[in-house]
Amino acid sequence: VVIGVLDTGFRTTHEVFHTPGHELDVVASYDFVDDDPEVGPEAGDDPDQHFHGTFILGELAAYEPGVLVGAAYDAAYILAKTEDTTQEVPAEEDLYVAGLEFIELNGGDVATSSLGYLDWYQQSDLDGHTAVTTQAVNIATANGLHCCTAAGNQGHDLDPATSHLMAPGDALLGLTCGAVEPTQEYASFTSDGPTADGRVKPEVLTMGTQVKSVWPYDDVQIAEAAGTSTATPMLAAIVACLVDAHPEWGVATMRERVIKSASYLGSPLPDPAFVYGWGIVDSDKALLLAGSWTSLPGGVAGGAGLPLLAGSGPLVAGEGVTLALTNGKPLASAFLVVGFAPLNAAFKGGVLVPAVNLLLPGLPLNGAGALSLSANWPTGLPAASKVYFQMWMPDPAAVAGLAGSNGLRATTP
Ligand SMILES: [Ca+2]
Ligand SMILES: [Ca+2]
Ligand SMILES: [Ca+2]
Repeated sequence: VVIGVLDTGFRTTHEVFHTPGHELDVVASYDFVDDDPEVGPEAGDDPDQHFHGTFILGELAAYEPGVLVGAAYDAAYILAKTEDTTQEVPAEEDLYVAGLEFIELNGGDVATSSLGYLDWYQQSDLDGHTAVTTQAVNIATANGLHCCTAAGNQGHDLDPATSHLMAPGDALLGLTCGAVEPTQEYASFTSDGPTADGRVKPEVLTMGTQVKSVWPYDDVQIAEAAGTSTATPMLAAIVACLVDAHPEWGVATMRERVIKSASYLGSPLPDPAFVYGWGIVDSDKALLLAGSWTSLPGGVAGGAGLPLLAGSGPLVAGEGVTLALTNGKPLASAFLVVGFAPLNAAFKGGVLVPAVNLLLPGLPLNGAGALSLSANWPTGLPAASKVYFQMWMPDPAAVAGLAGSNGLRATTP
């Protein structure tokens, strides 16, 4: 998974980025502020220019167990220096757009920015279509890039008619992040919505105080900071993990599942004051909204060992799933057993895992002993349904002439 970070600059010499065997993986970087390839501090730069971006990168990408491990430490990174800390001018929005295009160009899956633009906009402009960066995020999400951005640190009130967002936090399909304390109470500074056209922003919150990351001025110290800036990378990391688990989720699906995972502590949902949105995001819950695949024991080894059956894809009506068999007998004709309950009966020297509700014979394995079956998950299954799968095939090397895979259980959300 590739995460693009739009920020002020990135000092990448800290030891948490250089654990032997787990170096920071930067696939592309560019300094759009100074129009050069070096995103770290350089002679002549403002001494604080790189501070913000370096802290954010540490939250995501650090990997030094026992010291600091970032929330998406195994991702690869695209670093886009787009924010000039010495001034606040509309041209910085153009740099942001260039950075976002750079992230798309270099294969980013997720973009995250803890940046906001308000000096030349009113809240009435934050209608999802007006700010330059907002339009850019709309285009990027339409192209399939998952975009996370900070709501802002402009504060909030309990009046649903007032808002304190910053662009591009009003983008149509971006995910805008607010901040909570470790106690799950909202952080005093976190910006409320809604957008000028009444949409819920921020959608979700993550922890945005007492957040640990690298101290950006040396290569060993750890620091602590607060802000929706520090909350947003946590959301981006969650989105990246979900992309890793479900690369087939598009922007709309990701949004839906991230939002559904969140739990506003009050009621009704979403927060009628537009501070909490749908609440604190829950990555495990988002993952389970697509159901789960579980490998079960069973089966009988053949000439290539135990055939391996794996499932992938969301167990949601109408969405695509794939069953993949490997390690089978090359060119064998296999049969798939599908059951709505486990049988776990002794069979041909092994275990027949599913009840035999459905039998699909004549499935041809290729010359490598593999087979992939794709279909749309059926409609009409109740919540928390369990479906069991196992594949068997003639194989003279098996103990009773029939090799069988492990069992596989699909549990619908
Ligand atoms: Ca530079
Ligand atoms: Ca600036
Ligand atoms: Ca308000």
